Amino acid sequence: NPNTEPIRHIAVLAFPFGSHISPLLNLVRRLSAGVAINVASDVKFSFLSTSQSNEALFSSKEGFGNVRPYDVDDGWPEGRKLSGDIMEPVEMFMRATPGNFKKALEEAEEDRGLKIGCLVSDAFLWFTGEIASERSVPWLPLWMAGPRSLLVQLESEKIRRHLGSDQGRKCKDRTLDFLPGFKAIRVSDLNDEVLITSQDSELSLFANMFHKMGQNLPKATAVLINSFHKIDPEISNQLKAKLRKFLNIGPFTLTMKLSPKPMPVLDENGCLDWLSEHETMSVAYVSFGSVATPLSHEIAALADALEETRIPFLWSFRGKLEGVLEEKLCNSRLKFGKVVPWAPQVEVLKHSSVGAFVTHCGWNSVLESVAGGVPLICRPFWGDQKLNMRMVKAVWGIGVEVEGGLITKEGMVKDLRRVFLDNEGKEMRERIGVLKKLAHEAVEGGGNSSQDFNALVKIVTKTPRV
Ligand code: U2F
Repeated sequence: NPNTEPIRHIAVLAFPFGSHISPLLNLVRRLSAGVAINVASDVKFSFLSTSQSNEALFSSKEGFGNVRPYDVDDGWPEGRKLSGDIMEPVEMFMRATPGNFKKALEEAEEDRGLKIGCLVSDAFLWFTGEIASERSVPWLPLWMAGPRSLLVQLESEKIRRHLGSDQGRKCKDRTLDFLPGFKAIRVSDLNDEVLITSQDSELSLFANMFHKMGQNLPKATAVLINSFHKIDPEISNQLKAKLRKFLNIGPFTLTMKLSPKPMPVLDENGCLDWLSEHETMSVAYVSFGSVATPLSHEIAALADALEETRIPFLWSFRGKLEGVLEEKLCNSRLKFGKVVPWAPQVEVLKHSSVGAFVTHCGWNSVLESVAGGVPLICRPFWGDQKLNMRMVKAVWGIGVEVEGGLITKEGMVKDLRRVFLDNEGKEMRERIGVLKKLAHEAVEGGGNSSQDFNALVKIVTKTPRV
């Protein structure tokens, strides 16, 4: 009977898109290194992802201890060409689930000669809960975004009920004051999937995924999050009440340094040296994360605003710089800026020369900015980004929203001046300094996040009872 044996083999199921993979792998490395207690060190970890992502992640072959990759089918039909639609690979992959994961789980068990005793997964992969219950083992989903967006998914039926008709859901400025702690949040801050009812139409892939997730996460043994309790304590308490266990184990960028073998910082483009040539809090760092891309006229407007204010900038720019954009961003007038295809963002945001972060408000970026104490200029796109923006602007008071939701030269000039020159910017810096201190305290011995991590280690090392 597997339930009387201690857990010795843990499978980790990844959602291999956007920035979902690294936090999961970071968590597993930390767990497998048995940072908190030694017993975790003889537990084997099998990391299940697509061959493409496994090849990229495990290329260095070192520092992974007893974590071994296993490939799952990406669902991509042989010979089919990419259409350019970024959602297509996600759809193909999700259609192949859960069969592709079930097959890889069996392969991992056979290869390691050990039955799997626990499933850790990306929270998007809600069906992992069903696999865990078929096998009578614990399920530990990791939610990759913030606590508030998690609560929104869990409360989505209540939100739809309160907003009522289609018209109700279209009142974008209406606040969600019927939910405790949501007075500052508006309908327009919610991800679209929350507002869709199953009658609206056939549910889209993401809407279906979010709905199922909302129904299944309360059944999980514990839900893990890359966050810390004091960043949003009221919401964290509500999540503790709704879920069987809710463990704040972040910010990961701060806990990773606790790992015995931290990953080296790669700075192929010399960003950190370049930053060191600049004055304290003088540089704007620009990045829109791993998926979102502003419209080209917005990119041009941002370049013009930087030129007008003559604020030195470091811009992590995905994709190809061509034509007018190349001219704008790389010409001699703008030589006070540096454009790179990738920057070591965590280190950049910790650098004393950085004074503001122009961002899409992805959760990792927000948390990394908090950990670095850098105010944000927000241009959110979709998903949880608008909710994160509202928190930054209206709840924490640590940043501004670009006027009208789109970047314009005039708007950005104002925003840059507010953050770099005005007293308002100074106040934002003070408030984010307080959050930064709380984040650092959370991961220290005795801090909330380190206690929750110890609780997690206990779950994965004890005899399962589900
Ligand atoms: C999706 O967000 P993204 O992946 O687009 O954005 P982030 O959550 O902000 O994560 C980007 C990560 O990539 C890193 C950066 C972050 O850890 O440090 N990075 C870097 O190291 N160097 C660069 O030059 C550029 C980025 C989604 F779109 C969001 O809505 C979600 O909040 C998010 C988390 O679920 O996933």
